[in-house]
Amino acid sequence: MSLRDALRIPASEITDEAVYADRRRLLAAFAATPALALAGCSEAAPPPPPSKVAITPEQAKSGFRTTEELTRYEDVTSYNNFYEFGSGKADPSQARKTLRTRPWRVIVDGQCEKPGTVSFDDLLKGLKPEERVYRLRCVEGWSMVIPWLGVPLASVLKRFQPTSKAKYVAFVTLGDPAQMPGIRSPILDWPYREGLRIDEAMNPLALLATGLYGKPLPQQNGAPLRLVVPWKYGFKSIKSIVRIEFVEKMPETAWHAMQPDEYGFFSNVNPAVDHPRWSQKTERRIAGTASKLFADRIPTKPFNGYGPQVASMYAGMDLRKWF
Ligand SMILES: Nc1nc2c(c(=O)[nH]1)N[C@H]1C(S)=C(S)[C@@H](COP(=O)(O)O)O[C@H]1N2
Ligand SMILES: [Mo]
Repeated sequence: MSLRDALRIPASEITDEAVYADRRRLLAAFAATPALALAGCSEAAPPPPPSKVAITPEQAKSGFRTTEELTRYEDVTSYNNFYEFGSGKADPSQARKTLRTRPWRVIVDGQCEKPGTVSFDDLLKGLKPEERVYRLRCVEGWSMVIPWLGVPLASVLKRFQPTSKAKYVAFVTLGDPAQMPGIRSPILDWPYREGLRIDEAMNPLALLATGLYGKPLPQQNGAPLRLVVPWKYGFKSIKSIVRIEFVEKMPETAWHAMQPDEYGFFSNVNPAVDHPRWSQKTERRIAGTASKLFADRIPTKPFNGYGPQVASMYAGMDLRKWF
């Protein structure tokens, strides 16, 4: 089965039964409400409205699903950071039509036994997309809860057989000014670049996302595939990836290159280390049902609440120095 086919699998087969039953109930309520049905009518199939998802104790331990209220699909897809389309939050969803996501190729090279240039379908062949409900904490101080669809980054990386010299993984976004109007402004040194240490990349929480809310990724969220690293500030979750390179040295990243004293390589969410220009102690959650976009401020958690799953990777490191 190709990934394209896999993505057509209804949420019923990807999501646990109990969760789906809950979604279905909410979906029925959604359809029965004329105002809401109208609000969703620009999309072929309206996604389910915000809901709390049921999780098993194992899922809670893995960090794979949070039970917090989901951010509305409308907000996840209209309040975006994707500077290749402009720096306004509404720019990516307005400009997105120019991004062609098929055909899509990804170069995977560097310190590995099996480098290659592979199509989107081949990159993900045989891997079953999983649903992960993660918090996303932007360095700007807002956060969302998003039901992603994707595959563990580790399962994709392992196919290329990284060598013992692969200490880091570098990622690059498409950098085509014809498709991405924002690239004409020198906000960043394009193309957008990011990186992870190899153990971070292999952590089970690191996801290569291909969808959200049970549907393929919209362009503004980084179609056709983007990284999701939920314990780090949102800018680490690089969108529309065209190259993955195994490297020996810590790679340069777009935001670090721009402002090295403000954006470190690790960028783990850390309320104890403020951004030089603002506090990181709290955040404004973009919650589902509130009539206003932002809910009241809530405390930000170390590693965005994923400490039990990731803190051991940083044992003995001074997190003020390695911010
Ligand atoms: N290529 C690229 N990736 C990017 C960005 C960007 O501007 N360009 N913005 C980052 C930032 S700052 C955040 S908070 C998240 C936002 O993801 P979302 O729009 O899907 O919520 O994407 C990240 N990935
Ligand atoms: Mo961000």
